[in-house]
Amino acid sequence: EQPTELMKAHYTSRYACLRPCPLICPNQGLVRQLAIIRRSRELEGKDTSALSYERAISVVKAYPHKLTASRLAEVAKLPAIGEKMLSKITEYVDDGEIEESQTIAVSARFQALSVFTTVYGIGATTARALFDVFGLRTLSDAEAHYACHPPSPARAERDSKIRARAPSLGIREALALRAELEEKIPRAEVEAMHAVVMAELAALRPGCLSTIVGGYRRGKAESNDVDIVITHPTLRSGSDQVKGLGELLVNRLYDRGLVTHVMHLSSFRSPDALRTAHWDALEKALIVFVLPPPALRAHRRLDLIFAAPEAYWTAITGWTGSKMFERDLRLYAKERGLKFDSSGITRRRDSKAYIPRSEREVFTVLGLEWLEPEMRNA
Ligand code: TTP
Ligand code: MN
Ligand code: MN
Ligand code: MN
Repeated sequence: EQPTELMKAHYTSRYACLRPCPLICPNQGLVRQLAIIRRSRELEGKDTSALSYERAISVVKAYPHKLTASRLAEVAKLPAIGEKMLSKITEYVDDGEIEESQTIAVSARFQALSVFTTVYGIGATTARALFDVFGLRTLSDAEAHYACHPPSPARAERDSKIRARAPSLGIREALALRAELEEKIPRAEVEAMHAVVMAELAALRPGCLSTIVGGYRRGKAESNDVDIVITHPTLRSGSDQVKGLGELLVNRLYDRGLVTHVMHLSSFRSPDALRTAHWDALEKALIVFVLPPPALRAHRRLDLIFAAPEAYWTAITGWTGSKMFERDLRLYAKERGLKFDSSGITRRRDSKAYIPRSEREVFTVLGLEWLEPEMRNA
């Protein structure tokens, strides 16, 4: 694909939310090799280094030309490209590959940690423990291990707090479903899932509005999960139409055989909701979904986000991604004296809340030029 004029005008910007970034860029080979190193840093718990690679990858993805030796001087001046990054990029331009990426990709450790973390609930730290402490190397090793090791008390307690009829997804269940949950979801199936969910929701609460967000909205041909933002447009007491809807909907879907597991169900500002920096105060249901017959009933990950009408457009912007785009959107807002998250935009000095009426208004309030979702693949 040809780089657009928009890309050429903005690729040197410091913030990912200012750089138009297509799904496929002119330097995909380099991106793939750098992504192996980034992933390895993440799996090894070297988060600062992982973030440096993620930032550099994001800058490379927005670069509008095929990288050649004559362009290296310009690349050296781009944000997030320090000496070490430049030497990796130079190596790629000279040799067509990066030695460290090749070494990592074939290493038994990287392969084992990569495969362990494909299981929902196994993060980098657990994966390293399985490898280092228990000496596990393969998925069947992990299956055997978890068959005789119960989940940690902390995890069991967290799971027991989920107020839904559907069972929570423990490691054993996640191992059993791994192959299906690992399959990518084509766009047509994303749309079919969305239609089924909205039909069930209409029976509970007529008149809801929704948008499919996440990678689907950024144009990905195949997604790892489906993300849907839901609201109800009632003018008076609009929040009341949405409050508690997550639990109601999940239980209805479960009773109809459309949901098999729940990994997270939170209420608005619930104290036991996960509240790390990039989570927000919206009600969420993270579940495992199956389409009704006669479809092939593969298990799929489904994230439902429930927003009061005032928060609908910020929720859509906040859940469209990419992760890097969202990270820099928050930084950019902060730099301008604002606080952005999926539940709204506020002015830092006096907590004044802005209520955007469209996604374009979200961009305007934040002082951003409009970017189509397909160009937010930072
Ligand atoms: P994901 O569903 O994890 O990712 P994705 O939809 O971009 O790609 P895919 O599912 O195909 O792998 O997250 C959806 C969006 O939600 C993501 O693009 C940005 C936002 N998000 C955050 O900002 N922080 C988070 O911790 C998570 C999980 C998501
Ligand atoms: Mn530099
Ligand atoms: Mn997604
Ligand atoms: Mn998701």
